[in-house]
Amino acid sequence: MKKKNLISTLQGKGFDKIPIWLMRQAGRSLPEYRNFRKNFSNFMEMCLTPEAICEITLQPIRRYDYDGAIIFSDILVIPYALGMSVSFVENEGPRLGPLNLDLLTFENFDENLSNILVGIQKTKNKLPENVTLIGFVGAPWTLSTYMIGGKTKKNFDDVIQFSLKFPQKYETLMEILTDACIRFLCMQIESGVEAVQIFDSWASFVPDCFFDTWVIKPMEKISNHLKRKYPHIPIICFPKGIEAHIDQLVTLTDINALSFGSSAPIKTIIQAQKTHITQGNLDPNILCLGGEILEKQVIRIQNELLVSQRHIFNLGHGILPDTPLENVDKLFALIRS
Ligand code: 1CP
Repeated sequence: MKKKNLISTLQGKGFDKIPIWLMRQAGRSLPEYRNFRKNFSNFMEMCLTPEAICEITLQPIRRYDYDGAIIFSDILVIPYALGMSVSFVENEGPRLGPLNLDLLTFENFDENLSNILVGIQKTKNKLPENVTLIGFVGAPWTLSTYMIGGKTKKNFDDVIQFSLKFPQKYETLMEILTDACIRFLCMQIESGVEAVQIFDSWASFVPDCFFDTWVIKPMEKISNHLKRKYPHIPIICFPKGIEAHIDQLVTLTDINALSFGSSAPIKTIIQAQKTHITQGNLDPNILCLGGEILEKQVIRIQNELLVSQRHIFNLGHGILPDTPLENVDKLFALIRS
């Protein structure tokens, strides 16, 4: 019996039982999370409280037979650690800024994130041995969209125009963010995470002519650095919606696994399995709806993607907050049957 099903799969050694975890499994859809959340008026404060990090990370693990536990935090702790103002407005989302490049600094970076590291250590001590602890960051492009736009956007015109008007400034920002990602991932690994995921959730919005510099290059730099320093730590990359660029990503970077969004064609995922471990890509709406379509699509992923033993079951994006728990129960019944 493999002690760490998820790690074994990420290392290309296959699995005894289907490896599964769900993006955004900690927080969001669990009633125990919503209850716990009431203890904090400030979301950022919760993200920086070690006991809260540990509790929320463990909540989905207590309920379900997940193979991975993603540490409870947020991608926006990086801009915060660099000295930017970050807050969350109830039912609306993040508010950042204003961005002043001259004020971004690494001076208090480690100290600003130190509570998250304590949270990681606490979680590691309490996590069942067979569950893999996953650390994460947001990729530079995705982080830059929040830092320039100041909040969640439907499109990224302002970010793209900023980069066109102030190419030097945008390049400096991307360099700072790439270094920050490397530094924070190293800190998380030193504190006990056993695999890392890099979320480039808005990668599909990058214009083709900038794809190389804004998506591939930062990922190349981050993954090269991590692989040199921690060759045993698997790196999962989630560049959502960029199937057209997969070849570039797999040849130029040192990532081990690719997480696919729900729009990725099955044949693209199968192709990627030749060199990489794959992850995904059930549409979160299908899990939210449940019923026959859920059953059908889970079986399809089993038959087409999991037979290679080079796939990790996951969603194509984060679990939707209103997903009924009975549908997650059903998913586990299907996966574990
Ligand atoms: O009120 C609340 O409870 C806040 C909701 C919430 C939660 C539970 C936010 C605000 N962030 C989180 C936790 C979180 N965020 C995790 C924890 C571990 C997990 O369960 O996976 C992770 C990995 C993230 C990552 C994250 N934050 C991403 C990348 C992944 C993705 O879903 O694309 C992004 C884009 C964010 C930004 C963010 N954080 C929160 C909000 C509302 C947003 C904006 C999302 C958007 O712009 O659409």
